[in-house]
Amino acid sequence: MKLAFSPASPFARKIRIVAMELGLFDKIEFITPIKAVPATENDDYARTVSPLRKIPALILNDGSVIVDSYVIAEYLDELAGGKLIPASGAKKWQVKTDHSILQGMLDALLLCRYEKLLRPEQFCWQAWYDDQFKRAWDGLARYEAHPDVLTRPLDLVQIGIVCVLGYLDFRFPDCGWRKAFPKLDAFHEKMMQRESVRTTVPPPA
Ligand SMILES: N[C@@H](CCC(=O)N[C@@H](CS)C(=O)NCC(=O)O)C(=O)O
Repeated sequence: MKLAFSPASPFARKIRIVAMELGLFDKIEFITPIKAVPATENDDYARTVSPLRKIPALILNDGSVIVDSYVIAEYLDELAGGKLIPASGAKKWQVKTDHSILQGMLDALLLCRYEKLLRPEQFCWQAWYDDQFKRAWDGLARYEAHPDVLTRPLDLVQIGIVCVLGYLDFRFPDCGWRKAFPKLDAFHEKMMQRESVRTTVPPPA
């Protein structure tokens, strides 16, 4: 199978970490078919992979495509026998809910990034930017206040948190998350001891 990805994408990083943790990394060919940025034409990718023109996307050996990092993570987890997402019950719904919150936090940070990178300066809307950033920030506060999430055996939520923190380091290096959230800082240090986390840190821009 092939993963359409970019080393800068936090959603694709999540899949690379998941694949390594599940022992599936060597079964995947990593390809960078497009520059995934809004207002960039990617007609071929839209036609053959996903009309949303987003990465990551997993292209299976039979040519079928799985999109959205959560769905890809769930697929890989199922292949590996269910190690990162609980199979049923309250724990499953809590992991899925936390993951959706983390996904929304990344979406909000991506919107902030695109606002500054792509929108002509005279059209930038600072209040909107600040509101999006606050959603991610308030999400971090949620996990700082629930350290049980940070100390349990590895699951998809912890991988999602690492990807948010890594994206902040990558695109918002002066935001001060380490000072504001010391428990997340300690968690991040601990997670960086894992090869999967260390080797997928986005390269310097
Ligand atoms: N919900 C999607 C979000 C993926 C996403 O937004 N990826 C970004 C790159 S980090 C992208 O492809 N952006 C291109 C665009 O929005 O046009 C997922 O979890 O896979």
